[in-house]
Amino acid sequence: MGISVKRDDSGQIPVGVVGTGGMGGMHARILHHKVAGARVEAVSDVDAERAGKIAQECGSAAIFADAVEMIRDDAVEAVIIASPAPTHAELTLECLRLGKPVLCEKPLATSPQEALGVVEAEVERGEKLVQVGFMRRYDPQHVDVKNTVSSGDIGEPVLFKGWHRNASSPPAADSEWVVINSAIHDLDSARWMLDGEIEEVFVRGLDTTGSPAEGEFDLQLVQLSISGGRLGIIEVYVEAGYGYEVGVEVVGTHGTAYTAPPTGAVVRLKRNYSQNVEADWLERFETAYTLQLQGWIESLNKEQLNGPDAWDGYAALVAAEACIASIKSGNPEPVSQPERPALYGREAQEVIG
Ligand code: ISE
Repeated sequence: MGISVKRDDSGQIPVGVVGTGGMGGMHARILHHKVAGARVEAVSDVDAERAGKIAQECGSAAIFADAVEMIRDDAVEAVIIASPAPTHAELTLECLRLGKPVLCEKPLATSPQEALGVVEAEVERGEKLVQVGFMRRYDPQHVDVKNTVSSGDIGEPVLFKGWHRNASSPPAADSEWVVINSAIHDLDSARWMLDGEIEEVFVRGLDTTGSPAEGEFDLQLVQLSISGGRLGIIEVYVEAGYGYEVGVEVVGTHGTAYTAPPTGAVVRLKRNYSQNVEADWLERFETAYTLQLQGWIESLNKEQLNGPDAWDGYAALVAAEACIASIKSGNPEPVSQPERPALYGREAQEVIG
């Protein structure tokens, strides 16, 4: 069974966008202004004013207060989910029930058990309809590193290093939030870059702001054991203050490959040397978000998804759950997951770029 989506009279795929906040609004705008072959058919949000603004900007799209109603609407052929994380799994399952392809923002669910429900429903259908928004896999710098690793030029990749800094985090953010919301990207990067599975994690952390609830780690260092006897280390710091930054390095037996953030010009002026640091992920990964949506629509046209899938969303959550267990226990924790179903064979995914 392949993916089958209908197109409108002008040959475009009508897409429904769930959530019109920062992420949903950005996806809708990119789809409307920059992506060929698709258009924003509808948006849904409990905040009518917010939804109205985005709908108007994106070609007078239909507006729904209820996400499920919008997903079920016959005019909607494919769905982007960018509502709060606790809604992701259930809305993705609704898309699966209706056979509608879906690009779901990370995390796919708020627990591995919930994500496994999505994997199982998809396996039962026997076709991949779910892509997860791990947009770093579309970022040109990251893709360059991945392609270099895959070429074998740096030898066998033996160590993954990732650093990830947010200028600040919401007041309600706790250690678990840092893992599920932020570190989840780095856990996915490690799996993707080394083409392996995370087998053990050990998290150490610091509370650098002295937040009211004791023991909230806004700075986390995650040591990883990765299949094939490889290692990884991730730094996530969500109160870094100075700006937003993400970087990766893969160390191989013959050389290393790394991204070189930030991306802007280096300026030498008045006996000084400076470079702008991006404010947040929307700015840093703007190109990646656009390439992600373009790639998704192209893959729908080819009737075969090739981006990060429900298994990737699930595997990252299994590792995330072990990180949370490690924060609580103060010890290394194993990461164990069931056998990868054949539907998610690695060969199904292309390296983009
Ligand atoms: C945010 O929700 C994102 O998904 C960004 O990509 C990530 O870098 C950031 O840490 C998260 O808070």
